[in-house]
Amino acid sequence: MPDQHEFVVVANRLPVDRREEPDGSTSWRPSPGGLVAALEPVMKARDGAWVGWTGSPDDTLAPFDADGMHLVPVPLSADEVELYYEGMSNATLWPLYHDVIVAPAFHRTWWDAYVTVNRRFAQAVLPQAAEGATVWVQDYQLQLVPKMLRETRPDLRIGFFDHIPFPPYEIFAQLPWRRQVLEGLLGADLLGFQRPADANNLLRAARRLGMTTRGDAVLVDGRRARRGARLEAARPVVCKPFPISVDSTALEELARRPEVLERAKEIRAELGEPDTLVLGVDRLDYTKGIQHRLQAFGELLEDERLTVPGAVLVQVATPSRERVDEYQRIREDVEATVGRINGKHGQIGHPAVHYLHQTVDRAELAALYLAADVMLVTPLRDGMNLVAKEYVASRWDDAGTLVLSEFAGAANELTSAFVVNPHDIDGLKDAVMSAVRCPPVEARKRMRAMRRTVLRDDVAHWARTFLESLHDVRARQEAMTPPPDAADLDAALETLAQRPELLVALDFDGVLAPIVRDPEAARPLPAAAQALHDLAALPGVHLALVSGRTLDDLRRLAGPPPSAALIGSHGAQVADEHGADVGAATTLDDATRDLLARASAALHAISARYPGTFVEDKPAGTVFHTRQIERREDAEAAAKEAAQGPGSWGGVRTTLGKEVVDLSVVDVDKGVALGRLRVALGLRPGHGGVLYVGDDVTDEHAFAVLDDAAGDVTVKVGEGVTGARHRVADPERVADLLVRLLELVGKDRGTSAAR
Ligand code: GDG
Repeated sequence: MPDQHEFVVVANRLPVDRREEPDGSTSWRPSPGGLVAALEPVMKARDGAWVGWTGSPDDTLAPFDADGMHLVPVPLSADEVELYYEGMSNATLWPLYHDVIVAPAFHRTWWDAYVTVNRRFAQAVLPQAAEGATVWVQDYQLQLVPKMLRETRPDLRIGFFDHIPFPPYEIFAQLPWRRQVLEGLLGADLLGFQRPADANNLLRAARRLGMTTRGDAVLVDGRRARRGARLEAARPVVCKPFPISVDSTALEELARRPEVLERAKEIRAELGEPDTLVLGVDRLDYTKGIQHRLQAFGELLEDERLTVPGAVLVQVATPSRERVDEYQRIREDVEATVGRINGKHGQIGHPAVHYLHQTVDRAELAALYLAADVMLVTPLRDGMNLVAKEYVASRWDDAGTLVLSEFAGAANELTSAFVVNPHDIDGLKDAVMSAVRCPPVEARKRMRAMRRTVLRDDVAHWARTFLESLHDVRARQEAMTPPPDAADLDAALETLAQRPELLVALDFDGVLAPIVRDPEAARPLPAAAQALHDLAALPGVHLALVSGRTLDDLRRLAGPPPSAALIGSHGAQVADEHGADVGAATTLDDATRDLLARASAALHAISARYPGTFVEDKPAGTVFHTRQIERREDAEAAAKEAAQGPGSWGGVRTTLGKEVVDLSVVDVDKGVALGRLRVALGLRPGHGGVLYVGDDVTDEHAFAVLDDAAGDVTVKVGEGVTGARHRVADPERVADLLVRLLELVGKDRGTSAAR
């Protein structure tokens, strides 16, 4: 094995199980499962390393090679297993991300252990990863690892896959460390989810926490060059669904083995040749809907729609997380219910429910899948649910029916299943009966349709598409970073100039006015100011200045033409063309005003501890400025305190701009305000065009509401990844651009405005 690897997988667990040999020695066997099966070929082809925990506390093993993979154990103490794994991962994040089916517990000691352990995983990766290597981080236990990696190794290509659901913001928001988790994830280049809805939930969470999204990407500020040089403006983190699957071919092969076929027959015989064998296979987890399924089955027996011994339910419930309280409770509950059903409906030698609280081997599992008539997969929430896909992959005989919860990710793809809402017990009972009574011809048709999906989109396809996308993200990052192309921009301006109505909208600092150390000293370049005044005089030309500054500041410093509309405070303040203030900041209620006062006080308190910072209070926001701090590390620490303090409060919208942390108590941004202004001016897309020129990450909101393909013109000033179509270098070039536009519009309007 080489010392460093081109491909590194990081997961909570290593893909091997320890085996104690009779002679007392230890050996390692690959743990069965789709993830290992999917990644093994990639690992072998690319000298891969896998970083993870062995599953036992206090293991301090050196890295070792097994089965062609380099395995790097990360040690966890018994305390850390309790706090990071059983606590934060399985009693906070797991229930929170699964629709709070049980109440998540929030403990700061758990969180601290989570941070510590995530850091240890990240540190274990660093020496393994070659320059420019691909690192693929797996799952909710390690959400901080992407950022921790990027901070020291921006050369890495980092992917993250979330195996469980990503919750709607209203639920995610409960997490006291939501911002840290989100920022942790956004250290990656690509975030993969099971369903489109999960990816959208992440994008929405990012927007709610004040970040900019564009299409399927979050634009993240603050990518740092390796030697700590300068911040680029924005980096897109792509969020997309990659539904995981199973090793369909291997499962089908297993299910075709003569001994498995034989065993399937034997199982039916041992159960007394039932007419209907109903099967459930799950980890014993409250998300899996085992109780709902038992209730439905019990009631069907009660109603005599099913009877013993004709019908039997086999429930495999694999032991899971047995030291977590809720898992002990669900076990007691399930076992009491099974006892009640069997007590009431069982017969000597014929229990109604065969309950196996044990792990069965893979061949036995395949035989059970084959023996079943109806498979019940009824989770209340499930990222994907591989059991459903394994069942389908095993049914090479095209027989058997599947009852599938609409809350499993698998329901997006296996649409020919009997899809149910497991909370609706009557609906679930009816679905079970439809599946039991389904005519064989229809059952085959449904099974074939599902098999086509599972055989085509197997786990290798999942891994391949994820890794290809991760590779493409770099190309996309470059594509979103257009080089200056003067001819292209000139052609776009020429087309824009021919519009009967157009809006020329510009940011102030860094666009009309060069950035200066003292914000009070900012002034537009004379050439730009002159061009603006001349443009304002032309018929059909509307002007707007769009800034984070207050309207007063803008009027005082920018000296705009009187007819220019002004958008201040990142969209919270708006003065229309007649000077009337029509922005959201004019209508704050008492609670919002109070929130603003508290946020401002908190920023002032932080500022007092960081000399050189200052706070600027605005009508609907409060802004923390760090540009005058000498040391970059101090500026970053101060900005972080602001963002993680008042910046993370509910109702506060936080935007990280250039050397500023901008907190707003109204839910608008430059894009929202620009969109409204466009409507107010009657400049429908296709009729009137908009030119927008901006340099800051906050201008990305404005670029995002415009459409170059429909005749708008978006221009980014300076470097950095952007959603804008065009780029110019600096405010001098912006002045040139305005002079050129003036010339084109003047020509088109038949005036001699151009000088
Ligand atoms: C998480 C997400 C997502 C179960 N009992 C036995 C056994 N199993 C195997 C199954 C299957 C796996 O365990 C369970 O996978 P699921 O997908 O159903 O559920 P989670 O464990 O919750 O997995 C889930 C998955 O990650 C992948 O992204 O689909 O939504 O929650 O492979 O076969 N295997 C054996 N004996 C058993 O008794 N051999």
